[in-house]
Amino acid sequence: MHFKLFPKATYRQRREVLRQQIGSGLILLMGNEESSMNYKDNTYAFRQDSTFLYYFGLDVAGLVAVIDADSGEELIFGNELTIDDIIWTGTLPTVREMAAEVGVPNTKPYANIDAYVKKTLDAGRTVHILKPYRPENRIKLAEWLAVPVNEVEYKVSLPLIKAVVAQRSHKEAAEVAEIEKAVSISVDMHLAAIQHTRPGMKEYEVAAKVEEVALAHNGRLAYPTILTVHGEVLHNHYHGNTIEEGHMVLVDAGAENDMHYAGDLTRTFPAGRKFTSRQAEVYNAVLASMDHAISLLRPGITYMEIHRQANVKLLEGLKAIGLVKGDPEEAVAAGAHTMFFQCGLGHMMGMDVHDMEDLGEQYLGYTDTLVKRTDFGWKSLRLGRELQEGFVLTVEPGVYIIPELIDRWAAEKKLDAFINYELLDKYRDFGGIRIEDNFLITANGHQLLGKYLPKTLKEIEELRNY
Ligand SMILES: [Mn+2]
Repeated sequence: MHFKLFPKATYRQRREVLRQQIGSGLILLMGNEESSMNYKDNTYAFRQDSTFLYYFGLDVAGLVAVIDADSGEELIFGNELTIDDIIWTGTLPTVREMAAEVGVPNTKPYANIDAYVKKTLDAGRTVHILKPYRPENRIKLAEWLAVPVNEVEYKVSLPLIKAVVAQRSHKEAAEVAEIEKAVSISVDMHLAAIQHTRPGMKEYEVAAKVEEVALAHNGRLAYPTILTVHGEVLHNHYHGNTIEEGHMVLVDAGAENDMHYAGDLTRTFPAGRKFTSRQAEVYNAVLASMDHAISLLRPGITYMEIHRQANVKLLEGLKAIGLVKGDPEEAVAAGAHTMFFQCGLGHMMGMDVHDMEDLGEQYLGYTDTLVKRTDFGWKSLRLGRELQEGFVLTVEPGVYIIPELIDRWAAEKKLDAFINYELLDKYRDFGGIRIEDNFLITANGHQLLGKYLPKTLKEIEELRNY
Protein backbone atom coordinates (compact mmCIF):
# COMPACT_ATOMS: atom_id res chain seq x y z
CA MET A 1 0.00 0.00 0.00
CA HIS A 2 1.11 3.59 -0.57
CA PHE A 3 -0.03 4.48 2.96
CA LYS A 4 0.48 2.87 6.36
CA LEU A 5 -2.08 0.68 8.10
CA PHE A 6 -2.55 -1.05 11.43
CA PRO A 7 -3.11 -4.83 11.19
CA LYS A 8 -6.39 -5.86 9.56
CA ALA A 9 -7.72 -7.24 12.86
CA THR A 10 -7.49 -3.78 14.46
CA TYR A 11 -9.98 -2.26 12.02
CA ARG A 12 -12.26 -5.33 12.17
CA GLN A 13 -12.38 -5.19 15.93
CA ARG A 14 -13.05 -1.43 16.05
CA ARG A 15 -15.96 -1.83 13.62
CA GLU A 16 -17.38 -4.76 15.54
CA VAL A 17 -17.41 -2.72 18.77
CA LEU A 18 -19.12 0.15 16.95
CA ARG A 19 -21.68 -2.15 15.35
CA GLN A 20 -22.63 -3.63 18.71
CA GLN A 21 -22.89 -0.18 20.30
CA ILE A 22 -25.24 1.10 17.60
CA GLY A 23 -27.30 -2.09 17.47
CA SER A 24 -29.48 -1.38 14.46
CA GLY A 25 -29.64 0.70 11.31
CA LEU A 26 -26.98 1.66 8.79
CA ILE A 27 -23.76 3.39 9.90
CA LEU A 28 -22.50 5.61 7.09
CA LEU A 29 -19.00 7.09 7.34
CA MET A 30 -17.81 9.69 4.84
CA GLY A 31 -14.28 9.75 3.51
CA ASN A 32 -12.95 13.10 2.32
CA GLU A 33 -12.47 14.39 -1.22
CA GLU A 34 -9.56 16.29 -2.64
CA SER A 35 -10.01 19.98 -1.89
CA SER A 36 -9.09 22.59 -4.50
CA MET A 37 -6.82 25.48 -3.58
CA ASN A 38 -7.15 27.99 -6.42
CA TYR A 39 -8.28 25.91 -9.36
CA LYS A 40 -9.70 22.41 -9.52
CA ASP A 41 -6.56 20.37 -10.15
CA ASN A 42 -4.32 22.31 -7.77
CA THR A 43 -5.35 20.78 -4.48
CA TYR A 44 -4.41 21.13 -0.82
CA ALA A 45 -2.53 18.15 0.58
CA PHE A 46 -5.15 15.42 0.95
CA ARG A 47 -6.30 14.75 4.51
CA GLN A 48 -8.60 11.80 5.11
CA ASP A 49 -11.36 12.11 7.70
CA SER A 50 -10.06 10.84 11.06
CA THR A 51 -13.12 8.75 11.95
CA PHE A 52 -12.96 7.13 8.51
CA LEU A 53 -9.27 6.40 9.12
CA TYR A 54 -10.05 4.96 12.54
CA TYR A 55 -12.54 2.38 11.27
CA PHE A 56 -11.46 1.84 7.65
CA GLY A 57 -7.83 3.03 7.49
CA LEU A 58 -7.83 3.82 3.76
CA ASP A 59 -5.95 7.04 3.19
CA VAL A 60 -7.27 7.90 -0.28
CA ALA A 61 -9.84 10.37 -1.55
CA GLY A 62 -13.28 9.52 -2.86
CA LEU A 63 -14.49 6.74 -0.56
CA VAL A 64 -17.56 6.24 1.59
CA ALA A 65 -18.18 3.20 3.79
CA VAL A 66 -21.13 1.59 5.50
CA ILE A 67 -21.61 -0.89 8.33
CA ASP A 68 -25.03 -2.51 8.51
CA ALA A 69 -25.51 -2.79 12.27
CA ASP A 70 -28.24 -5.42 11.84
CA SER A 71 -26.73 -7.77 9.27
CA GLY A 72 -23.07 -6.97 9.85
CA GLU A 73 -22.52 -6.26 6.15
CA GLU A 74 -19.62 -3.90 5.48
CA LEU A 75 -19.08 -2.14 2.18
CA ILE A 76 -16.68 0.43 0.77
CA PHE A 77 -17.91 2.53 -2.15
CA GLY A 78 -15.25 3.95 -4.46
CA ASN A 79 -14.28 4.15 -8.10
CA GLU A 80 -11.56 2.03 -9.69
CA LEU A 81 -8.98 3.97 -11.69
CA THR A 82 -9.59 4.35 -15.41
CA ILE A 83 -6.73 4.24 -17.91
CA ASP A 84 -7.02 8.05 -18.13
CA ASP A 85 -6.45 8.25 -14.34
CA ILE A 86 -3.48 5.86 -14.49
CA ILE A 87 -1.73 8.12 -17.04
CA TRP A 88 -1.50 10.74 -14.28
CA THR A 89 -1.30 8.65 -11.10
CA GLY A 90 0.49 5.51 -12.19
CA THR A 91 -0.79 2.11 -11.17
CA LEU A 92 -2.30 2.03 -7.70
CA PRO A 93 -3.98 -0.76 -5.75
CA THR A 94 -7.63 -1.21 -6.64
CA VAL A 95 -10.37 -0.23 -4.19
CA ARG A 96 -11.07 -3.95 -3.79
CA GLU A 97 -7.41 -4.68 -2.94
CA MET A 98 -7.25 -1.81 -0.47
CA ALA A 99 -10.53 -2.81 1.17
CA ALA A 100 -9.24 -6.35 1.63
CA GLU A 101 -6.27 -4.94 3.62
CA VAL A 102 -8.68 -3.63 6.26
CA GLY A 103 -10.90 -6.70 6.28
CA VAL A 104 -13.71 -5.47 4.03
CA PRO A 105 -14.42 -8.07 1.31
CA ASN A 106 -17.00 -6.11 -0.68
CA THR A 107 -16.77 -2.90 -2.67
CA LYS A 108 -19.08 -1.09 -5.09
CA PRO A 109 -18.76 1.89 -7.44
CA TYR A 110 -19.20 5.25 -5.71
CA ALA A 111 -22.38 6.07 -7.65
CA ASN A 112 -24.16 3.09 -6.05
CA ILE A 113 -24.23 4.68 -2.58
CA ASP A 114 -27.17 6.91 -3.51
CA ALA A 115 -29.49 3.99 -4.28
CA TYR A 116 -28.10 2.00 -1.33
CA VAL A 117 -29.05 4.76 1.13
CA LYS A 118 -32.45 5.27 -0.50
CA LYS A 119 -33.20 1.55 -0.25
CA THR A 120 -32.31 1.66 3.45
CA LEU A 121 -34.55 4.67 4.12
CA ASP A 122 -37.41 3.18 2.07
CA ALA A 123 -37.26 0.10 4.32
CA GLY A 124 -37.92 2.42 7.27
CA ARG A 125 -34.44 1.91 8.71
CA THR A 126 -32.24 4.55 10.40
CA VAL A 127 -29.15 5.87 8.62
CA HIS A 128 -26.58 6.97 11.22
CA ILE A 129 -24.34 9.83 10.08
CA LEU A 130 -21.86 12.18 11.74
CA LYS A 131 -21.97 15.94 11.30
CA PRO A 132 -20.16 16.83 8.07
CA TYR A 133 -17.57 19.62 8.38
CA ARG A 134 -16.71 19.78 4.67
CA PRO A 135 -19.23 21.41 2.33
CA GLU A 136 -19.01 18.74 -0.39
CA ASN A 137 -19.86 15.98 2.09
CA ARG A 138 -22.77 18.04 3.39
CA ILE A 139 -24.12 18.38 -0.14
CA LYS A 140 -23.72 14.66 -0.85
CA LEU A 141 -25.50 13.68 2.36
CA ALA A 142 -28.33 16.09 1.53
CA GLU A 143 -28.76 14.37 -1.85
CA TRP A 144 -28.62 10.83 -0.50
CA LEU A 145 -30.93 11.55 2.44
CA ALA A 146 -33.20 13.68 0.24
CA VAL A 147 -33.23 16.70 2.56
CA PRO A 148 -32.25 20.35 1.97
CA VAL A 149 -28.55 21.07 2.58
CA ASN A 150 -29.28 23.19 5.66
CA GLU A 151 -31.26 20.35 7.25
CA VAL A 152 -28.52 17.71 7.15
CA GLU A 153 -27.56 18.54 10.74
CA TYR A 154 -31.00 17.38 11.93
CA LYS A 155 -30.17 13.94 10.53
CA VAL A 156 -26.99 13.58 12.59
CA SER A 157 -27.05 10.53 14.88
CA LEU A 158 -26.39 11.25 18.55
CA PRO A 159 -25.89 7.53 19.32
CA LEU A 160 -23.23 7.35 16.58
CA ILE A 161 -21.47 10.48 17.89
CA LYS A 162 -21.41 9.08 21.42
CA ALA A 163 -20.24 5.65 20.32
CA VAL A 164 -17.39 7.08 18.22
CA VAL A 165 -16.33 9.45 21.01
CA ALA A 166 -16.36 6.61 23.55
CA GLN A 167 -14.17 4.46 21.33
CA ARG A 168 -11.72 7.05 20.03
CA SER A 169 -11.26 8.63 23.49
CA HIS A 170 -9.50 5.52 24.79
CA LYS A 171 -6.29 5.21 22.86
CA GLU A 172 -5.07 1.70 22.08
CA ALA A 173 -1.42 0.85 22.79
CA ALA A 174 -0.66 0.96 19.06
CA GLU A 175 -2.19 4.44 18.85
CA VAL A 176 -0.19 5.66 21.84
CA ALA A 177 2.95 4.43 20.08
CA GLU A 178 2.06 6.51 17.02
CA ILE A 179 1.27 9.57 19.15
CA GLU A 180 4.65 9.20 20.84
CA LYS A 181 6.33 9.27 17.43
CA ALA A 182 4.38 12.40 16.45
CA VAL A 183 5.25 14.12 19.73
CA SER A 184 8.94 13.23 19.43
CA ILE A 185 9.04 14.75 15.93
CA SER A 186 7.32 17.80 17.45
CA VAL A 187 10.04 17.94 20.13
CA ASP A 188 12.67 18.15 17.37
CA MET A 189 10.67 20.97 15.73
CA HIS A 190 10.90 22.96 18.97
CA LEU A 191 14.58 22.19 19.49
CA ALA A 192 15.19 23.53 15.97
CA ALA A 193 13.41 26.77 16.87
CA ILE A 194 15.16 27.22 20.20
CA GLN A 195 18.59 26.49 18.74
CA HIS A 196 18.18 28.42 15.49
CA THR A 197 16.71 31.74 16.68
CA ARG A 198 18.96 34.80 16.80
CA PRO A 199 17.99 38.42 17.41
CA GLY A 200 17.52 40.19 14.08
CA MET A 201 15.86 37.24 12.34
CA LYS A 202 12.36 37.32 10.96
CA GLU A 203 9.81 35.01 12.57
CA TYR A 204 9.30 33.24 9.22
CA GLU A 205 12.97 32.25 9.02
CA VAL A 206 12.59 30.31 12.26
CA ALA A 207 9.18 28.95 11.24
CA ALA A 208 10.82 27.46 8.12
CA LYS A 209 13.31 25.55 10.30
CA VAL A 210 10.47 24.28 12.49
CA GLU A 211 8.31 23.04 9.64
CA GLU A 212 11.24 21.42 7.81
CA VAL A 213 11.58 18.92 10.68
CA ALA A 214 8.02 17.62 10.22
CA LEU A 215 8.49 17.22 6.47
CA ALA A 216 11.84 15.48 6.92
CA HIS A 217 10.08 12.77 8.98
CA ASN A 218 7.54 12.05 6.23
CA GLY A 219 5.07 14.02 8.31
CA ARG A 220 3.26 17.30 8.00
CA LEU A 221 1.93 19.95 10.35
CA ALA A 222 -0.83 18.92 12.74
CA TYR A 223 -2.01 22.57 12.63
CA PRO A 224 -0.68 25.91 11.37
CA THR A 225 2.45 26.93 13.27
CA ILE A 226 2.22 29.74 15.79
CA LEU A 227 5.66 31.37 16.02
CA THR A 228 5.52 34.88 17.31
CA VAL A 229 7.00 37.60 19.47
CA HIS A 230 3.37 38.44 20.31
CA GLY A 231 2.47 35.33 22.25
CA GLU A 232 -0.41 37.14 23.90
CA VAL A 233 -2.35 36.83 20.63
CA LEU A 234 -3.67 33.31 21.07
CA HIS A 235 -3.97 32.21 17.46
CA ASN A 236 -1.33 34.39 15.87
CA HIS A 237 -0.30 32.96 12.49
CA TYR A 238 1.58 36.06 11.29
CA HIS A 239 5.29 35.40 10.86
CA GLY A 240 6.48 38.78 9.61
CA ASN A 241 7.91 40.41 12.75
CA THR A 242 11.60 40.89 13.41
CA ILE A 243 12.76 39.04 16.52
CA GLU A 244 14.60 41.50 18.75
CA GLU A 245 16.70 41.25 21.90
CA GLY A 246 14.34 41.52 24.87
CA HIS A 247 11.48 39.77 23.07
CA MET A 248 10.17 36.37 24.02
CA VAL A 249 9.42 33.94 21.18
CA LEU A 250 6.37 31.73 21.64
CA VAL A 251 6.30 28.63 19.42
CA ASP A 252 3.19 26.42 19.33
CA ALA A 253 3.87 23.76 16.71
CA GLY A 254 3.29 20.08 16.21
CA ALA A 255 3.75 17.34 13.65
CA GLU A 256 1.27 14.91 12.24
CA ASN A 257 3.14 11.66 11.59
CA ASP A 258 2.68 9.29 8.67
CA MET A 259 -0.15 7.48 10.50
CA HIS A 260 -1.93 10.82 11.00
CA TYR A 261 -1.45 11.13 14.75
CA ALA A 262 -0.67 14.57 16.16
CA GLY A 263 1.72 16.21 18.56
CA ASP A 264 0.96 19.64 20.06
CA LEU A 265 3.73 21.38 22.00
CA THR A 266 4.47 24.95 23.04
CA ARG A 267 7.63 26.56 24.36
CA THR A 268 8.46 30.18 25.06
CA PHE A 269 12.08 31.27 25.03
CA PRO A 270 14.07 34.50 25.04
CA ALA A 271 15.06 36.09 21.73
CA GLY A 272 18.48 36.65 23.27
CA ARG A 273 20.43 34.38 25.61
CA LYS A 274 18.47 35.07 28.77
CA PHE A 275 15.00 35.99 29.98
CA THR A 276 14.74 39.39 31.67
CA SER A 277 14.08 39.14 35.42
CA ARG A 278 10.47 40.21 34.82
CA GLN A 279 10.01 37.52 32.14
CA ALA A 280 11.68 34.91 34.34
CA GLU A 281 9.30 35.60 37.24
CA VAL A 282 6.19 35.16 35.13
CA TYR A 283 7.71 32.14 33.34
CA ASN A 284 8.19 30.39 36.66
CA ALA A 285 4.60 31.16 37.69
CA VAL A 286 3.36 29.49 34.49
CA LEU A 287 5.69 26.53 34.97
CA ALA A 288 4.54 26.04 38.58
CA SER A 289 0.95 26.06 37.37
CA MET A 290 1.81 23.46 34.74
CA ASP A 291 3.68 21.20 37.15
CA HIS A 292 0.78 21.35 39.60
CA ALA A 293 -1.71 20.46 36.86
CA ILE A 294 0.47 17.54 35.73
CA SER A 295 0.70 16.21 39.30
CA LEU A 296 -3.11 15.99 39.38
CA LEU A 297 -3.50 13.97 36.15
CA ARG A 298 -5.12 10.60 36.90
CA PRO A 299 -8.40 8.79 36.27
CA GLY A 300 -11.36 10.06 38.30
CA ILE A 301 -10.57 13.77 38.55
CA THR A 302 -12.37 16.21 36.25
CA TYR A 303 -10.27 18.32 33.94
CA MET A 304 -12.43 21.24 35.06
CA GLU A 305 -11.02 20.82 38.58
CA ILE A 306 -7.46 20.57 37.25
CA HIS A 307 -8.06 23.77 35.25
CA ARG A 308 -9.31 25.48 38.43
CA GLN A 309 -6.37 24.34 40.54
CA ALA A 310 -3.88 25.28 37.81
CA ASN A 311 -5.31 28.78 37.89
CA VAL A 312 -5.09 29.00 41.68
CA LYS A 313 -1.42 28.01 41.43
CA LEU A 314 -0.89 30.56 38.68
CA LEU A 315 -2.40 33.36 40.76
CA GLU A 316 -0.25 32.35 43.75
CA GLY A 317 2.78 32.97 41.53
CA LEU A 318 1.41 36.25 40.21
CA LYS A 319 0.62 37.33 43.76
CA ALA A 320 4.27 36.83 44.72
CA ILE A 321 5.15 39.20 41.86
CA GLY A 322 2.55 41.68 43.08
CA LEU A 323 0.20 41.55 40.09
CA VAL A 324 -2.53 39.80 42.10
CA LYS A 325 -3.92 40.54 45.57
CA GLY A 326 -6.06 38.66 48.06
CA ASP A 327 -6.76 34.96 48.37
CA PRO A 328 -5.96 33.07 45.13
CA GLU A 329 -8.82 30.57 45.67
CA GLU A 330 -11.30 33.42 46.03
CA ALA A 331 -9.73 35.26 43.12
CA VAL A 332 -10.24 32.26 40.82
CA ALA A 333 -13.81 31.78 42.07
CA ALA A 334 -14.45 35.42 41.14
CA GLY A 335 -12.83 34.97 37.70
CA ALA A 336 -9.77 37.16 38.27
CA HIS A 337 -7.50 34.58 36.57
CA THR A 338 -9.12 35.37 33.22
CA MET A 339 -7.26 38.69 33.11
CA PHE A 340 -4.10 36.60 32.64
CA PHE A 341 -5.32 33.27 31.26
CA GLN A 342 -8.33 33.59 28.99
CA CYS A 343 -8.44 30.10 27.48
CA GLY A 344 -8.60 26.49 28.60
CA LEU A 345 -5.85 24.39 30.19
CA GLY A 346 -5.96 21.75 27.46
CA HIS A 347 -7.83 19.45 25.12
CA MET A 348 -8.01 15.88 23.90
CA MET A 349 -5.43 14.93 21.28
CA GLY A 350 -5.19 12.03 18.83
CA MET A 351 -5.54 11.93 15.08
CA ASP A 352 -6.94 15.44 15.29
CA VAL A 353 -4.89 17.92 17.26
CA HIS A 354 -8.15 18.91 18.97
CA ASP A 355 -9.32 15.33 18.84
CA MET A 356 -12.86 14.74 17.55
CA GLU A 357 -13.81 18.40 17.78
CA ASP A 358 -15.81 17.90 14.58
CA LEU A 359 -18.14 15.63 16.56
CA GLY A 360 -19.06 18.41 18.99
CA GLU A 361 -17.20 19.69 22.04
CA GLN A 362 -20.20 19.03 24.30
CA TYR A 363 -19.90 15.29 23.61
CA LEU A 364 -16.16 14.81 23.79
CA GLY A 365 -15.18 17.31 26.47
CA TYR A 366 -18.30 17.24 28.62
CA THR A 367 -21.14 14.88 29.56
CA ASP A 368 -24.90 15.03 29.97
CA THR A 369 -24.41 15.95 33.63
CA LEU A 370 -21.27 18.09 33.36
CA VAL A 371 -22.05 20.91 30.95
CA LYS A 372 -19.67 23.51 29.72
CA ARG A 373 -19.66 26.88 31.48
CA THR A 374 -20.53 29.91 29.40
CA ASP A 375 -18.63 32.64 31.29
CA PHE A 376 -15.46 34.34 30.00
CA GLY A 377 -12.43 32.07 30.18
CA TRP A 378 -14.33 28.98 31.26
CA LYS A 379 -16.23 28.90 27.96
CA SER A 380 -12.90 28.25 26.22
CA LEU A 381 -12.14 25.11 28.25
CA ARG A 382 -12.57 22.39 25.61
CA LEU A 383 -12.17 19.51 28.03
CA GLY A 384 -13.99 19.46 31.38
CA ARG A 385 -15.03 15.90 32.03
CA GLU A 386 -13.69 13.24 34.34
CA LEU A 387 -10.46 11.73 33.08
CA GLN A 388 -10.24 8.05 32.24
CA GLU A 389 -7.42 5.63 31.54
CA GLY A 390 -6.39 5.85 27.89
CA PHE A 391 -7.21 9.53 27.37
CA VAL A 392 -4.53 11.58 25.63
CA LEU A 393 -4.57 15.29 26.33
CA THR A 394 -2.55 18.49 26.45
CA VAL A 395 -1.62 20.61 29.47
CA GLU A 396 -0.95 24.19 28.37
CA PRO A 397 -1.21 26.97 30.93
CA GLY A 398 -0.07 30.47 30.06
CA VAL A 399 -0.08 34.15 30.83
CA TYR A 400 -1.33 36.47 28.12
CA ILE A 401 -1.15 40.21 28.79
CA ILE A 402 -3.74 41.83 26.56
CA PRO A 403 -3.61 45.66 26.76
CA GLU A 404 -7.21 46.08 25.55
CA LEU A 405 -8.44 43.79 28.32
CA ILE A 406 -6.48 45.71 30.97
CA ASP A 407 -7.98 49.01 29.76
CA ARG A 408 -11.54 47.70 29.74
CA TRP A 409 -11.43 46.06 33.13
CA ALA A 410 -9.44 48.90 34.75
CA ALA A 411 -12.00 51.46 33.51
CA GLU A 412 -14.75 49.63 35.36
CA LYS A 413 -12.47 48.71 38.29
CA LYS A 414 -13.42 45.09 37.65
CA LEU A 415 -12.23 42.68 40.36
CA ASP A 416 -9.85 45.34 41.67
CA ALA A 417 -9.80 43.60 45.03
CA PHE A 418 -7.75 40.89 43.28
CA ILE A 419 -5.91 42.70 40.46
CA ASN A 420 -3.18 45.30 40.99
CA TYR A 421 -3.95 47.51 37.99
CA GLU A 422 -1.21 50.01 38.81
CA LEU A 423 1.52 47.39 38.48
CA LEU A 424 -0.25 45.50 35.66
CA ASP A 425 -0.22 48.66 33.55
CA LYS A 426 3.59 48.51 33.60
CA TYR A 427 3.35 45.00 32.06
CA ARG A 428 1.08 46.04 29.18
CA ASP A 429 3.76 45.27 26.56
CA PHE A 430 4.86 42.06 28.27
CA GLY A 431 3.48 39.67 25.62
CA GLY A 432 2.60 36.07 26.35
CA ILE A 433 4.03 32.85 27.74
CA ARG A 434 2.68 29.34 27.21
CA ILE A 435 4.23 25.96 28.00
CA GLU A 436 2.55 22.82 26.64
CA ASP A 437 3.18 19.08 26.82
CA ASN A 438 1.14 15.99 25.94
CA PHE A 439 0.09 13.22 28.34
CA LEU A 440 -1.50 9.80 28.47
CA ILE A 441 -3.80 9.06 31.42
CA THR A 442 -2.70 5.70 32.87
CA ALA A 443 -4.38 3.40 35.42
CA ASN A 444 -2.70 5.17 38.34
CA GLY A 445 -1.67 8.53 36.99
CA HIS A 446 -0.14 9.80 33.80
CA GLN A 447 2.75 9.45 31.40
CA LEU A 448 4.53 12.18 29.43
CA LEU A 449 4.30 11.38 25.73
CA GLY A 450 7.32 11.60 23.44
CA LYS A 451 10.88 12.64 24.23
CA TYR A 452 11.42 15.16 27.00
CA LEU A 453 11.54 18.73 25.72
CA PRO A 454 13.41 21.04 28.12
CA LYS A 455 11.02 23.38 29.92
CA THR A 456 12.63 24.81 33.04
CA LEU A 457 14.06 28.30 32.88
CA LYS A 458 17.58 26.97 33.38
CA GLU A 459 17.22 24.29 30.70
CA ILE A 460 15.82 26.78 28.19
CA GLU A 461 18.59 29.30 28.86
CA GLU A 462 21.20 26.54 28.46
CA LEU A 463 19.80 25.79 25.00
CA ARG A 464 19.95 29.53 24.23
CA ASN A 465 23.65 29.67 25.14
CA TYR A 466 24.78 30.24 21.54
MN1 LIG B 1 -2.84 22.62 22.32
